Amino acid sequence: KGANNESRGALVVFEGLDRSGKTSQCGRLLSYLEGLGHSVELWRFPDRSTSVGQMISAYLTNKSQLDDHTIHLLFSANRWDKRSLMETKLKAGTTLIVDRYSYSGVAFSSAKGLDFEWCKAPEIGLIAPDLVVYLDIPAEKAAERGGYGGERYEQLEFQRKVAQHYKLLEDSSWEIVDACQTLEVVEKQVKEIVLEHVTTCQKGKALSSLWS
Ligand code: 2DT
Repeated sequence: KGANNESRGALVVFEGLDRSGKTSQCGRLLSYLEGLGHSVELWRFPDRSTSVGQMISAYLTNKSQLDDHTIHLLFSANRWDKRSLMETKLKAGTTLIVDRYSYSGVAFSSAKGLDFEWCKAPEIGLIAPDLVVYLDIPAEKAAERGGYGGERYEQLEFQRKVAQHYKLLEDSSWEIVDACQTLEVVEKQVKEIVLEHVTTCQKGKALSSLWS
């Protein structure tokens, strides 16, 4: 076995607009993989538990105001804070299901008008996901589901722009799932896609980095 042939966990990222069903699907997938006997953890970004995460949370709940560039870099720093732990877990064989990642970072900030390439730059060198599950839903449909909280960004017009910027980030690691389907149908499709990638990583697949 070569160095790049070690069994490891998979990095599975969920992306999509607010109310696209990410959190529900992540929870169901976690139970499913645990049930199959896999070592698996559910993570989310922003991770509001860290000190950087608390600054982000204050911003999202409108308790603080920050320059658009500053908050962008804080979201990125929040991921860098977790990079080495992420690598350790993956190499130890744990699959990580991650609710939002760098794609949210770029889509939301560039939707505000920040330069697209500038937004990508601080993400370079983070671990590249083995799979990005994009839960695809029109902003209007997501808004109809209700439950937009009062947080910054939870507005129809802005979500429309975010969707346009997400589209620019699609690459070969992406699987687009129609999130207008019932929770159960989406769940079934997600399980099949993810299992395939978990198996590939178990057989040995080198880790790679964003954005190359
Ligand atoms: P949740 O509602 O999922 O907690 O997300 N966001 C998220 C960014 O603007 N940049 C990022 O890098 C990330 C991870 C998306 C909170 C909001 O934060 C946005 C919604």
